[in-house]
Amino acid sequence: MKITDAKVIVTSPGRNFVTLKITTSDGVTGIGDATLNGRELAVASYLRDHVCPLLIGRDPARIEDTWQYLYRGAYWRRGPVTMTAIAAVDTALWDIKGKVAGLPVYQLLGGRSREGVTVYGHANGETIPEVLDEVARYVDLGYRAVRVQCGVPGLDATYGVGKDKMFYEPAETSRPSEATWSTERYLRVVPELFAAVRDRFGYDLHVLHDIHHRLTPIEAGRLGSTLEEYAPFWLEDPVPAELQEGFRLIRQHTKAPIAVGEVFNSIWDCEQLIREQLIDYIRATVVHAGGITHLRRIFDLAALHHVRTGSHGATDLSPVCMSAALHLDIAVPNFGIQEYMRHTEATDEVFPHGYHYADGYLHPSEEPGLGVDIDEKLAARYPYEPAYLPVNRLMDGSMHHW
Ligand code: CS2
Ligand code: MG
Repeated sequence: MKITDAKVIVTSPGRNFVTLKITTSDGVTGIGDATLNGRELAVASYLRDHVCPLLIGRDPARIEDTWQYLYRGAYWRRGPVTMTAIAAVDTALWDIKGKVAGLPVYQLLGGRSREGVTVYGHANGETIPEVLDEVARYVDLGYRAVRVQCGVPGLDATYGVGKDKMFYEPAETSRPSEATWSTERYLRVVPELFAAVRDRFGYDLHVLHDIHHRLTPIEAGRLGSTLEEYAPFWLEDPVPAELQEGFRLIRQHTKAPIAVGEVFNSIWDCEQLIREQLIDYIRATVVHAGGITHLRRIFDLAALHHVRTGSHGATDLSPVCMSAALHLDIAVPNFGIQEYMRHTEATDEVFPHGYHYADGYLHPSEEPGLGVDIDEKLAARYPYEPAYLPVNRLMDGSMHHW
């Protein structure tokens, strides 16, 4: 069996997605998510111009060798574009391997370790009462875990609070919007938010919060220690994570669980964080961290150091990524939780898939392979639209972290 075709499909059913489709001489196809929010065409070009031509004629069964060939062969290693491109190839080859074996991919990863994948939903609102109503909606849907994000009084927009309730899409067309940020105002509202959630829903519900890279370590330590009495399931991305040792300062000031890693694209981004147990959950996921092959290595390193998985699962990761992530989630021993931002109906139609939600869990497809496809005819109806993530500035105009 040889790879005879590898093509990149860019489609925008409400938001941009990039998908790689590999076809073999036996007619078996596999797909991989290659979406990088706000920089989609960079990955599409990396694949089309520099990777796909090299795949033709290769043995699709040689997943590890292909991974090493693309990683070492590029010379310029790591980074979100490169690792998202490698991830797409890797995911498509695992899809093919499962189809050839006649097994869902999780059976090739050691089989089930649990009955279902616990997921968390996103409750957001401009005001705390709005957030509480959204939390109630998720509880009624059977969710055991909910992320809570609210507006910051005096700020016109903030991360995590979207126009829509069920679907959160931060990327906007044309040019990046500019938001204003005030750490002081934010640090005042989050404890009020947690107190209100615990007061109304008690302590059985897992409550998560995404700080989204906006604090310094000492500010994160201060917020974490304030929130301890409300038992957060995790505080996510408290600070930008280039300086991994900076998390030592957070650990010195709070026992609140820390989750980091959705922007990571290789094991080297998180090796010190995991080895020193500076985090409790690793958020890396299939599409941006080199695919199933590399993410499994990250998860195994995490398992050695009491760190659990908590993969990213936002709307800008396609159902192809979610399908692949669930095969890992159901199999790895140190699973923690899976983010589940629902996709729109239009997206689900472009990417028919077999995973489904029931009673607070997602269940992977039992189909051979990943259990997801792309409807190319439908995808062609949604041309690419330039879209950028917002940027964030402090009140004095200084650039901050969005
Ligand atoms: C967020 C994402 O889901 C999350 O935890 O951090 O919504 C993130 O902002 C987007 O994926 C960026 O494209
Ligand atoms: Mg996040």
